[in-house]
Amino acid sequence: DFVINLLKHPTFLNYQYTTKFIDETEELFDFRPRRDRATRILRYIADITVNGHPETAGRPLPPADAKPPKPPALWAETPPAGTLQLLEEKGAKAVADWMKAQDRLLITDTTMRDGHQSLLATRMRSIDMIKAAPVYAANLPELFSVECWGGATFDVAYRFLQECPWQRLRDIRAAMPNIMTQMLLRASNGVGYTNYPDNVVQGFVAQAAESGVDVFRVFDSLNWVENMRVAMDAVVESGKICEGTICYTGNVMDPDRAKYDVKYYVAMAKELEKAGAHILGLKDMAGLLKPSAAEVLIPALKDAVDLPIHFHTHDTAGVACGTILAASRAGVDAVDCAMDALSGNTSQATLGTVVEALRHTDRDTGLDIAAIREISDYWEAVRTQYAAFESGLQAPASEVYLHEMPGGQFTNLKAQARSMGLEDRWHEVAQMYADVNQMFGDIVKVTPSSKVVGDMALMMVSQGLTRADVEDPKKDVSFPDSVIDMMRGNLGQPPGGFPDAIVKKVLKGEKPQTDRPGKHLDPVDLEKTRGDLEDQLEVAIDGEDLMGYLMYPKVFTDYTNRHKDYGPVRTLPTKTFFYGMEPGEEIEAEIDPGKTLVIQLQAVGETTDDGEVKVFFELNGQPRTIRVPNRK
Ligand code: BTN
Ligand code: 3PY
Ligand code: ZN
Repeated sequence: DFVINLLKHPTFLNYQYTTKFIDETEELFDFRPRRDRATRILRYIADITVNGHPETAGRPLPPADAKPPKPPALWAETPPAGTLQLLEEKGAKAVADWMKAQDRLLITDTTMRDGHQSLLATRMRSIDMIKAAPVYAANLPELFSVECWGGATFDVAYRFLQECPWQRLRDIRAAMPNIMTQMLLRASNGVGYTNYPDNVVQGFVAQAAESGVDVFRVFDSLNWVENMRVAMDAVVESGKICEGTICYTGNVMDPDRAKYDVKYYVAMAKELEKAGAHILGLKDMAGLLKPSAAEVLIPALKDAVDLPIHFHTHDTAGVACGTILAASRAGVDAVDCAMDALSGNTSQATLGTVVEALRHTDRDTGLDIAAIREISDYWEAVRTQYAAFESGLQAPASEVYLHEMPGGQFTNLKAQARSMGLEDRWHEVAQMYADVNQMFGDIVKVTPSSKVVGDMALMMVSQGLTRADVEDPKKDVSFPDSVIDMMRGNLGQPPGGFPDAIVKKVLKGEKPQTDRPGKHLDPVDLEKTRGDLEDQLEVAIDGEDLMGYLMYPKVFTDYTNRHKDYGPVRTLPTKTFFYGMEPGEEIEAEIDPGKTLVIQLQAVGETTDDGEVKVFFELNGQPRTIRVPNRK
């Protein structure tokens, strides 16, 4: 072992050693078995083949005759210039001016972020996106942007998909060098569920800009502009596009919801313009903006600010295309849609339908409908592989106007309710969610504030508590941690603050913080954190890893430790990743550009007395046997 360590050491191979090399090079004496990447991937496949994947157990299977997704042919050898070239040559302000000068309605494709976040529990794997990216670049270069990063995709990648979200971003960027990428950033909450210290937010934005994000949609979960400035300033500083965003709630047409009226949104738009936004985002995360309301709100915002407006909505109630067409007539500059196969219901409006609806009008999008159909066919085949993560939602529903849950939360909360045995009582949960919102003072509900309302509603339904019970000062109630945290002021302040009585009840008299949470968080010593983490995990930690760790310490360290056991499993086909292999099946995994493993599963042996199973493979034509514990 010593000789192998010596002969393979880079310093030795480069002839850069001196006579002290052996004495000074500790790792030469580290004889622990180091498995190569191919062996680690075989171990993963063997384990999943024998034991199954914990996330797909007991869930619906993809149809047996499902074909592997095949990306459509490229229509151009080199991708035509797109919005990214405009940004790189002329800068963020020029992109905003260009948007305002367009007659056509500009389109963002959300399939790779909100589409699967809202329909497939965020489980789409990078490999399925990276294969689509060159097709977008070649066949749909007129897109305004491709939303493919941020929101819930960041932690789901590490936590459930055993892959690095940063690598996904770099790979998509490399494969799609002409269309701007777009991410969803929860302002001071980064891509997490709580406020982070200012220097972590700044470091995260700088790293995301460097790794490939072009448009940052920045929002605050309570619509508090004060709490958005650190993130917005960091985006402007990076030279990328800052889409300062209003979250839409309530109903501007309803005099009984006067808290969120046109005046409120106009005032917020002006604040965001002053805060340095290049684009004004209007984020209707629950799909509450009705066509009639769009006709009133969009012109009011256009009058109030000199920024292009980018509208995002969800089809939960089934009216998203209608609202987009109304917004388009009212002069909105850009809108979000998802490719047909991943659109509708809690996802975005149907991209091809919006394109067709506007064809031969003054707002014709200029996108090629045949290209859209081909890419959508690809996504349809991709979606089939994620059958385990379908929500089973049968139809759109106007109930969203009662509960106001964001599209990304709806199916999640339903699954949570199911796991608590409250499946039959879903409509009670929906009503309770609305009651909790009123009890908290009618707040914006979007990650993370939506999670707090959801936690409280589930707790109340499962414990049989009513709003009156919770508000009764004489009744002892034990509140979820997330509720205590929000009432302490740790997510910031909603317009008008939280109602005094509920704050008092939740905090039992403790005084809440009412200024910006980041003001009270000490900066993190980034270099020390990096060094400590390298010592703890015994791997090199780069800037991307460090930000992953700072957002989600445990999720990141678990991911890294699993990576040591299983290697680059992100390169496996999705079916293999979730279901393992069948005897006789052959797959390929490209673990480095140009370095492809050809893996054939020969047979799965019997379980031995010590509880292990031998799994027989051929790897690039060579026989390999892997032993894994039978945990079934
Ligand atoms: C996860 O932990 O959910 C995602 C990564 C895969 C974990 C592997 S799957 C094979 C083995 N069995 C388990 O229960 N966990 C590991
Ligand atoms: C997220 O923050 O992940 C959202 O999608 C909010 O709508
Ligand atoms: Zn959304």
